[in-house]
Order: sequence, then C-alpha cells, then structure tokens
Amino acid sequence: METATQPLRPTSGHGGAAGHSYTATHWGIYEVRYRHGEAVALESFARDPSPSPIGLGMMDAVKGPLRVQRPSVRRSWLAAARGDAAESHRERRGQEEFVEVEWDEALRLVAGELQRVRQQHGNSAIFGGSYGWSSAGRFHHAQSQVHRFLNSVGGYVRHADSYSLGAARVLMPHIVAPMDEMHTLHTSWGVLEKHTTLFVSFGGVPAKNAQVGSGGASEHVVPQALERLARAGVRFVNISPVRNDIETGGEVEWIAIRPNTDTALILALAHTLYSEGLHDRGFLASHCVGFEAILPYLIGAADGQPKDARWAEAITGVPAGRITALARAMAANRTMLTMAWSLQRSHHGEQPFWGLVTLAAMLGQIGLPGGGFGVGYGTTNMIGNANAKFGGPTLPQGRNAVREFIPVARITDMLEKPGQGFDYNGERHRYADIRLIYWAGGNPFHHHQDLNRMLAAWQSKPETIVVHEQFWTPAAKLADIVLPATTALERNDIGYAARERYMVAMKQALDPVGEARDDYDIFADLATRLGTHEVFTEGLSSFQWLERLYEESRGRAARAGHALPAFDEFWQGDLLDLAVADAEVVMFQDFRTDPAAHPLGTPSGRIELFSERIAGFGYADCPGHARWFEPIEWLGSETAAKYPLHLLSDQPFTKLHSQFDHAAYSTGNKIGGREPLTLSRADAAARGLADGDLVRVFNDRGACLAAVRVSDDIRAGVAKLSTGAWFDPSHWRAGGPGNLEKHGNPNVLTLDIGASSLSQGCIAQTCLVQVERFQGMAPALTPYQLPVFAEYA
Ligand SMILES: Nc1nc2c(c(=O)[nH]1)N[C@H]1C(S)=C(S)[C@@H](COP(=O)(O)OP(=O)(O)OC[C@H]3O[C@@H](n4cnc5c(=O)[nH]c(N)nc54)[C@H](O)[C@@H]3O)O[C@H]1N2
Ligand SMILES: Nc1nc2c(c(=O)[nH]1)N[C@H]1C(S)=C(S)[C@@H](COP(=O)(O)OP(=O)(O)OC[C@H]3O[C@@H](n4cnc5c(=O)[nH]c(N)nc54)[C@H](O)[C@@H]3O)O[C@H]1N2
Ligand SMILES: [Mo]
Repeated sequence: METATQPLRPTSGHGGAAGHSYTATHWGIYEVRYRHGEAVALESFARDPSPSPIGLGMMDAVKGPLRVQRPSVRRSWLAAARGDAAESHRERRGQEEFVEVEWDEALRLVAGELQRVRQQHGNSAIFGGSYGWSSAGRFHHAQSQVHRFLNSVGGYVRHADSYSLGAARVLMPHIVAPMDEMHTLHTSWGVLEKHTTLFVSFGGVPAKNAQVGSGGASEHVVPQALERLARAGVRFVNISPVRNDIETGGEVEWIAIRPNTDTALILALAHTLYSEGLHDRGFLASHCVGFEAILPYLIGAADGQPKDARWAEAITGVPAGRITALARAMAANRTMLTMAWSLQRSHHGEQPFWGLVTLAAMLGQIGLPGGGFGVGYGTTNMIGNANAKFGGPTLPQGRNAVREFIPVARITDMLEKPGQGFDYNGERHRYADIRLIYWAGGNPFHHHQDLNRMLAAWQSKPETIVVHEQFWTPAAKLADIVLPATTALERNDIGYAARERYMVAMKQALDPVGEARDDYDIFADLATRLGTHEVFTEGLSSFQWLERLYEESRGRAARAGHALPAFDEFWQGDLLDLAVADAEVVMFQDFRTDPAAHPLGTPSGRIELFSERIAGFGYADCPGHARWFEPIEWLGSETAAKYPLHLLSDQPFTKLHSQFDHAAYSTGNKIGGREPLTLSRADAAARGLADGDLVRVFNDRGACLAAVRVSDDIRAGVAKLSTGAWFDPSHWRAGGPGNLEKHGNPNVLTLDIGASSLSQGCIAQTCLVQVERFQGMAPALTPYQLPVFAEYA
C-alpha cells in the first residue's frame, strides 16, 4: 500500500496510549473507553447536559460486518476496463457482483478513468458535487477533500446550496441576510428567557434535531433552554401538523395546521394586524422597503380576495377566530417567531420564509431583545447558542476551473437532460453532460427525492461512478468502483463548529478497519498519478495539515478576540472550552439601532418585503413579495382524492440521515425491522390499522413498506415517515410503485421538482400518499446485506 506523505513526527499512536481520548461527531462528543489499550466502546461526554444516544452504538457498527473492507469494482466495468469486454453494462449497477482488487489497481483504474474523461470530454463531464454530511472532523471532511482534489486536476461540475435550505439560501440574501450569516446571529436563549413573553413556532423546536450540529454539537442546550423559558412564564404556541416537535415541560398550545399552508396563515395574521392597526408603521418606514407593494395583495385590492382569517381558515384548517386572536396576542407581547427549515423544503418553499419576515417586520420587534424572528431554533444545536464564533479549521478547496453547476437537488434533471436550460436565481444555465460521477461523504440514495426516477438515470447516463465509503450503503452498491474509507475513529482530526462550546482533539482510537484508507491519502495517491501531488498535498502529511489548519484558525480566533493555545498544547489537552462568559446575542440589534450605519446586505440595505430584484426576474412562480401559492400536492388539491394523506419525511431522532441506520439505537426504534409510519388515531381506524401493522405506503411514483405507529400527536390527514432507512428495493431496477421498497425509505414517494424557478430547492415535504394494510407474505428485508463478491475469471 502506498502512503502519501510521511508524518512530521509520530502521532503518539492511538489515544489509547494515554488510556482515554475523545471523538467528535455531528451529534456530540464521546469519550472513548479503552480496555487493555484497545478502544472498545464510546461513552457519553460527562460535561454534556443532554448527551445524544446516537453515538453509543457507533463503535460496534464501525467494527462491524458492513464496512467496505477492500477496493471493489463492479464486474462488467472491470471486464471492460481490462479489455475483456466491449461493454460496461451500466444498467447492471446494483445488480451485479463486485470484484475486490488491490489498492494499486483500484487507484490506477480511477486515475485512468479520470484522465480518459478529461481528455475526451473535458472536466465539465465530471460531476463532483458530492453532497453530503460526511463526518464531523474538519480536516477529513470528505466533501472538502474531494472538491480540493478535483480542483487540483482541473475542476468539476459542482452543486450550489443544500438540501437543508435550498429555497432559503437563495431567497434570504435578497430580502434580509444570507443564511450562513444568520445561523450564528440568532438571539441567544438567555435573552429569550429574559425578554420573550410569547414564543410562536412553525414546525416546533425539535430537540431531536438539535441533537445535531454541522461540524459537531458539543454541549446540547436546547432541552434545558426550552424548560427555562417555560419556567420563566413564556407562552408557547406551536403551529405544526405534529404536536410533539416541541417539548418544554410545560403547556404548549397546538395549532394543528394542514401541511404546506403556513403562508396562508401568516398572510392572515398580517391582514389582521393591518386591519386592526396593530402594525408598526414606524418600523416599516424606517427599516423596510415594499410594505406598500404587498398591501394591495394583502387587503385584496389586487385580486379581489382579502387574505383575511376566514380565507385562511379554508386553506389551513385553523379556525378564523384563533388566527385573529393570535395576531392580537403577537402585537401585545414581546414575540419571537421561529420557523423550522422543513417549511421551505416544499413547493414554493420561499414563501413561508418571506411571509415570516414580513409578519415580523409588521410587528416591528426585529432587533429588540426577545422579539423578531428566527429560522431554525431547534433545527440544529447552534441556533441560539452564544459560545465563541470564528473561522474554524477549514481545508482550502482551491479554484474550480469549471463553471457549470446545478442547484443541488437538480441531479436527476441534469442526468436526464444534458444540454437543456434551467432557471436559477435570475439567470439561465445549462445542464452539463456528465460522464463520471465522483462521490465521497454523501448518500444520494438517502437524500434525493423520487428515487425510482434517479435510479433509472443512474443506471443509464454516467459511464463511471466512483464512491468512497465506509459502509456498504445503497450508494456504494450502485457504484462501479468503491474505495474503502476510514471513519473518524481511525484517524486524527479536529472537531469544531461556530457557537459550539468545545474544540476537540479527535485522537485516532482504532487501526483502520480492513484496508480502509483516509480520503486524504486516497486523493494524495490519485494526485500523484495525475501529476498534481504537490498542488493537492502541499507536501504535508495529515498531521501537518491539522497543525496548519489549527494555527490558521487560531489566528482568526485571535482577531475575533479569543486567545487559543498553540497547537501542541491544544492537542495534548484534548478539549478547548470556547464558552464566552455572559455572552448575549440579539439578532439585527445594530441594524435596528442605526440602519444607516449598519445596513443589511440587501439591495436597499433594509428588509425587503417587496424585492425589486426578484420581481425583475419575472418568475410567475416567485414574484416580488410573499404570496400564497397552492403547492402541486397538498390536502386541498385534486390529487388528495386518490392520495388523501400528506406525507412528512422529517429528520430521524435515532440517527443523522442514513448514518448509522444499522446501529443499535436506530434498529431498536424499527418495528419488525421496518421504519415506523406515524398515523393519527382517526386515519389508522379508518383503515382498520393498529400499532405495529405492516402497511404499504404508495403513490404514482413509488411504494414502500412501513410499520404503523398510532399517535395522538399528529393531525388527521398527515402521515410521518422519518428519513434514513437504507434504500432496499425489491429489485435494483426502477419500477415505480411496482418496485416495492421494503424498508421504509420515504424518498421513493417524494416529488423531485424545484421549489420554484428562483431556487430550484428540494421539496421533500410536498407529497401525498395513500396507506393500506400490506397483504400477503412480507418480503425479506435486505438493507444490510453485503453485495455479492466474485473472483474475476
Ligand atoms: N425525504 C426527505 N429527504 C431528505 C430530507 C428530508 O427532510 N426529507 N432532508 C435532506 C437534508 S436536509 C439533507 S442534509 C440530506 C442528507 O443527506 P446526506 O448528507 O447524503 O446523508 P448522510 O446519511 O449523512 O450521508 C453521509 C454518507 O457519508 C458517509 N461518510 C461519513 N463520513 C465519511 C468519510 O469520512 N469519508 C467518506 N468517504 N464517507 C463518509 C456515511 O457513511 C454516509 O453514507 O438529506 C436530504 N433528504
Ligand atoms: N437527529 C437528527 N437531527 C438532525 C438531522 C438528522 O438527520 N437527525 N438532520 C439535520 C439537518 S441536515 C437538517 S437540515 C435539520 C432539518 O431541520 P428541519 O427541516 O427543521 O427538520 P424536520 O425534522 O424535517 O422538520 C421539523 C418539523 O417541521 C414540521 N413540519 C413539516 N412540514 C411542515 C409544514 O408544512 N408546516 C409546519 N408548520 N410544520 C411542518 C414537522 O412536523 C417537523 O416536526 O435537522 C438537523 N438535525
Ligand atoms: Mo440538511
């Protein structure tokens, strides 16, 4: 096996040499437990008040049978590469045996194929977007590694935005501020506790989601923060199809809204404020633009339909009296409005966020302690946290010489329609013609919508698919070349995320499993073969990179007023405490105090209730101000006659996306191995279903099995199937509802179109289904089965 570069000095072996060490995951810090010098288990971090159970079964999973042990190549692809066959049979992806090969051959094949595609088609034939959460350490962040590597060899077709915030990332900079800025600007929990009297959430403040933070939650604060607010007497109102996505230990009023209709409710709240003269004219004049442009729409002068509470009642299912009373309460209190990110993961997902900003502007409390709006309290642990923030250790990615890109969720469109045009954020672009897909650190057969459609594109368009994986995930099974990657426990790294309390020296705890290698070392060797070793590695070993990235980050921390110790001291000390005593954050306080001196980054420098820029794009599906649009599928649409349940596919509480779906905490929540489908008592009864019953969930796009969980915490007409179950189709060929997915992966049901021409964001939460008892013998579950391996003869 080749090694990229020699370490500057021995890395002091494993953390085990010291008898203990820490590791950081996106869902928390864990203490590594050693026996006789061997890492055997992970334990909760003692200083964390609400440690997440997600990591406790990780050690077993990491050492378990699902690891990719050796470089593996799909047989027909290998035969074609070795000159033994004319065809690589793309359509056999997922259905064929893999042949394990030596690293040397695997690297030769990947380098050769990259070279061939670059020469014959140019770098714009390589899709390296490689979306995915990877692992928490900042240097070994797989997505950064693959981007840096592909840039070193001439670039790749990238992706813009995220599945998380497709609509919001494009919209929010036009009207208030970029999402990346806002994440760390949120008014801190302590301020809310002191000043807020009414807290209204759209989609709750789910502590299950706040287990997680990108880069690593380290001290989980949300459950305690909510309890403190409740004890301080804050009144809570939760507008959500699901009751228990907020838990304060006290009373929470539940407004069980129809999914995807929040914009109508918000407009009615705004209408009530206006018609009762409760809006803040002064704030609208001094800090906002465009109120007069939305007003004719709001009062019905533009289209004859006032957006009043009665109008909204018919759409949302929320009684008009409740809407007007809530609007009055909002004006009478110090009110914090917060919205979960899920609301913009829907058709016209820009509108609920724009509506929220509009409503908060009319209330005039933006920039006041405890008032205004937030987007995503509870969505991750970071929101509302007041620990230090500075530019953390980040692997520089270099420059991408390829200009083509896709809005992240347009991958199937790109594969289906090379050369075709698409709209995005006021511009017209073209889909690249992709020959090679390179993925490291993501699971597209977890994250993408309408998987039957994607599977068909996957098995026809790309000539080659390369995946680096730790485990035999569905994405690995559907690749041509799979290279085994180490997990965070098998390498040294640095855990850091802005506003999180600890920076973590993540010391290697295990030897690499099988022949797994770090993504960095794999790319360094490929770079050698392609002549870019110096550019990619800059002559540094992984450990030298840690020191470099840490020291660069330390400089940025110093400029932000935080003195960090030198690298050696940090590394010896395991954890750095980044708490800031008595820190308080109030979002947009400066802007409120002096909008001229502290303008927003919008074209006007103010909050844009009407955006001339967006209006100028001329999109019928995203005009210049917040507006109610009927989603393509919702409980009020014609499709509901056939598919009468709105399916929410929320984030799973037992894992991060599909990561560690096979670990004990996740499998322990399944019913007979299947993902639970939450149904209201009424919907279960209407179908003669009880707890634990096996059901088929279906629509025209696909069908899956799931097990019923009856609940009083979900609105009638709504079903919930959390994401994360590894894709387990009856057969590995697209087949719509005829190809029954056996495990409970909601993405065989979801719809794959863009939120609008503006953002093209993912709309996973816009989806209607029907549910029926599954008849007959349940097909065997196979999500955690290894592919078949064959000798090459
Ligand atoms: N229906 C529906 N679908 C959704 C959503 C929804 O709400 N509903 N939410 C969407 C959202 S918000 C997101 S962010 C996406 C998440 O989608 P992804 O981020 O793609 O999901 P993960 O399961 O986190 O995939 C990460 C993969 O990287 C691998 N990995 C981890 N560390 C490393 C490493 O160091 N090296 C390598 N090579 N591999 C590594 C893991 O084994 C795992 O397979 O899903 C989206 N999909
Ligand atoms: N444990 C865990 N935590 C995670 C993740 C994970 O995979 N596991 N993923 C992380 C990631 S990548 C992201 S982007 C965030 C995502 O965070 P979110 O997008 O906020 O998460 P969701 O769980 O999809 O949805 C939150 C709540 O919104 C409600 N909701 C859905 N649709 C509607 C609607 O139309 N109207 C209203 N009013 N409410 C609605 C749902 O009932 C749900 O309880 O979570 C992060 N946190
Ligand atoms: Mo996300």
